[in-house]
Amino acid sequence: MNAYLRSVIENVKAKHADEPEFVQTVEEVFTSLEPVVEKHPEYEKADLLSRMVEPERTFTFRVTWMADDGTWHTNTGYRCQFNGAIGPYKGGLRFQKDVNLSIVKFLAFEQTFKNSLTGLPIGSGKGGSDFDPTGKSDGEIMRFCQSFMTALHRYIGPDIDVPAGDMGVGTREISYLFGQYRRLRGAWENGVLTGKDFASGGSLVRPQATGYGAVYYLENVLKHEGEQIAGKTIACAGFGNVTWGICKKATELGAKVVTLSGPDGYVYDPDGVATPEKIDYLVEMRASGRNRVQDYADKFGVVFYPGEKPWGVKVDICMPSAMQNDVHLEQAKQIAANGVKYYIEVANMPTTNDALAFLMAQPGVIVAPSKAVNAGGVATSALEMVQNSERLVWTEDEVDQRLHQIMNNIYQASVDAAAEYGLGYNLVAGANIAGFQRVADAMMAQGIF
Ligand code: 2IT
Repeated sequence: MNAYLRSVIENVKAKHADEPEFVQTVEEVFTSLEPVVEKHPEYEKADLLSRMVEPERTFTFRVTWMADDGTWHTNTGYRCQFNGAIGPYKGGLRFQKDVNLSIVKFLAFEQTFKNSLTGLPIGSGKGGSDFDPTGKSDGEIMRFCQSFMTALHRYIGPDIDVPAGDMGVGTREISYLFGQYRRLRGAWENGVLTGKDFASGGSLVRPQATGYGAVYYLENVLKHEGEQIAGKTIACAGFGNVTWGICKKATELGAKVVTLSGPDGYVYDPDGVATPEKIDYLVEMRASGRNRVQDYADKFGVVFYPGEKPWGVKVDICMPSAMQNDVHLEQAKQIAANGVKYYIEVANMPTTNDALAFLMAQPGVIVAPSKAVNAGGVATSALEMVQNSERLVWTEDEVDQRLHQIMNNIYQASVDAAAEYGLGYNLVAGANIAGFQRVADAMMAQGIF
């Protein structure tokens, strides 16, 4: 490996040994950049790569809130403003019990390349809290969000940092956060958050955007292979907002999502999550706060596999859409043995690095990386920012057409970047290179700091 690249990766490993997810993502992305670093010796002179792994700013804050029974609880809030070279920091907030600095930093680092790939002017950030929303009442959620924003509001703004949702943070939470921001700021600045409810300035299609975008990207991959989505079976994980969007669009296009998963196990529905009743039930399950996928099996009479993951099921397409490191080497081998041709990552970093390398080395398997596949979510967030700053509202069709075009562009930019560096049809390296290039150009142009 290129000596400069190797030394930066080794430094990150040594310095951040206590942040395994962050180290993992730096290694994955930077390994793809070898031909780029070889071709651009000026990056080493400016020590560009060391700057790219150091967030511009990261902070934690105290979030204290009162439970319904009158007891007080304190959680840690996080925000990592990773890279602002091409736009205001932009990225989601994750509320989940195991959120920590390593997870926030890996997500913010990935967001740098993802946001760049959209072609829109958005820098990168990520945040959240180790608050566990499971089983919390609406009042508890509201008070937590108000306390969280009371601590965060001074450090964000429509031109500074624009948070959004992620796991555990949906429209309800974003709107509570926005209500508190507005009260504290004393101004109508709805461009400060994206994923708001429609009446508060949220964009149409934002709730569906990540799932729809993933399917639009998948269609590009299938077209490249001379295949069609209609008639295909898809294994998904999770049952949240992203999986819901995939089920809706896949069904519309004649494909079938046959698995869902949760922390409790997975369900296999051979008829597909393919009726309005089933698809709507995902929203209900998520809103219940129970965080159990078994409820789907109980309601629709399908089989529930407790404590297992869906990656042993024979399907045409795997779309891991739950969380990081869901697919390990063992599952990757199972996926390859099942003859799955399309491995389309959707969740952020759903595959361990060894499993990803294994799948990419299988001649019959096409791998697409999450930072490209799930970028429709943040891209539509950027479209929400445009509507907010222009004080206008686009129709569903207008937003959807833009989203579709952006996903086609992301796919093509990835294909072109890999080809330019002689890597063939490599969607993983192509996304890393294309995403890197734009941020690198801006950082080089803005001088060393
Ligand atoms: O991972 C992601 O890209 C998100 N959670 C969405 C971020 C956003 O700003 O919409």
